[in-house]
Amino acid sequence: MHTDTELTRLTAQLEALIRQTGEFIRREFEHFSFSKVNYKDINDPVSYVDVSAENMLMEGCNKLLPGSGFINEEGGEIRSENGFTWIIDPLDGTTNFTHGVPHFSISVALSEGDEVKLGYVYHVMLDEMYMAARGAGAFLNGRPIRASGLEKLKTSLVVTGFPYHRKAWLDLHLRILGDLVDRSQGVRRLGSAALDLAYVACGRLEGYFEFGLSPWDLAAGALLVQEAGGTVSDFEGGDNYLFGKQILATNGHIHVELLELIQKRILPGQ
Ligand code: 2AM
Ligand code: CA
Repeated sequence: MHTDTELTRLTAQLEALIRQTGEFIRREFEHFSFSKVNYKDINDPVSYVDVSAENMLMEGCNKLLPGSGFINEEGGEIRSENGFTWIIDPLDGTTNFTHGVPHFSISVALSEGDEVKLGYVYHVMLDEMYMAARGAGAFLNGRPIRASGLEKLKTSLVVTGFPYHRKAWLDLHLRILGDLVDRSQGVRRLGSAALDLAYVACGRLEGYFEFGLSPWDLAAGALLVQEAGGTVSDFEGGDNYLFGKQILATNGHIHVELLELIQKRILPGQ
């Protein structure tokens, strides 16, 4: 991607590809049956819909930038030959999808080297296309979005997800929740990390934190929050949130307050 014209062409084609994949997911959602669910792990469901959507996205993204690498939820990792890597979650919120809850998304990010340059999160059932390009802002269906202006945790709505893999993370998470229910306006658990981040970016929610997630859940949404004027960090306030298994994203104003609340509960060695 060397010129603005090339970038404009790429983003238009990418958006069309994501919408087309979204149409497929929406159609399948209407008649999906729980008997078609397989389990990668005890609480990690997958269906032919996840796999087919990922194949559609991979094929399309590879045509857009031949020789690209991939880091995908269902397909594993392919090394980049051209410096670009796609980071894709074809269906974020699979548990919602399989239970008939209409809150799930497609998440597609494009990185050049180590830096995420483009991010798309598509709320399939609401037809909301969230898009961010580094240095150029964040948008919802083409309109600029900003993170919320609320300044205090006390009046903030915070979203999270429960940790899956480690008992120590779950214990810690529950201790943090105990504090947060008391010190915020409310806590939500919606089931798609990519949409949690998109909602922080557009000002519906003030903060989001979670343990144990992967780059495909977070890459596009984290760029959305940053480009909407919010702040994203790990639980030490550093930058290792994509691969570091801990993420805090806020409107910026409540970042320190929420970070301190989390840190207070993290015991040495956890
Ligand atoms: P998924 O639907 O693509 O699996 C909700 O807290 C977030 O956690 C979602 O983004 C969801 O992504 C992810 N998630 C669900 N089950 C998971 C598991 N077993 N391990 C890791 N992440 C999971
Ligand atoms: Ca996911």
